[in-house]
Amino acid sequence: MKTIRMIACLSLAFAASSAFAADKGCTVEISGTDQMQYDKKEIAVAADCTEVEVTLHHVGKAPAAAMGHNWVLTKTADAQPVANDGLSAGIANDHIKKGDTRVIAHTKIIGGGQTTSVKFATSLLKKGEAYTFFCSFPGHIALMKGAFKFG
Ligand SMILES: [Cu+2]
Repeated sequence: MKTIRMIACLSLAFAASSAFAADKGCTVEISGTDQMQYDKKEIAVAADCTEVEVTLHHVGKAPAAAMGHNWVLTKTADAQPVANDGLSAGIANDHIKKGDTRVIAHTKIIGGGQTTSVKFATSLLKKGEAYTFFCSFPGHIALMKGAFKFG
């Protein structure tokens, strides 16, 4: 009897936590194309998300070396400087300078038909701060960037 009650309790807790993740925008899906575009200009994450999972789909056909995309999150003021420093970092380092502490989260660079994702804790974010997400593949930040809102 005790065991049954415990199992019921556990499955309830599990159901509640999955619903929470779906309801609060704690998972984000975004796509990049061969036209050097994301399908989103803004991402909003609710204040009560403790963790965010961003999944990036490259829906084009071009290889990573020609039209690679990633998803990088920084404070808005850091976005362009981080992209500039990433130019010489090379694709093997996902065009992000090694040990760049301004980068809050990033995926690897992928090519057409590939998918990648990154998970990060929202304890790294401050409510009211202006954040920007962008692609650090050389030149892409010109078109591939958007506002990231938390709270
Ligand atoms: Cu890109």
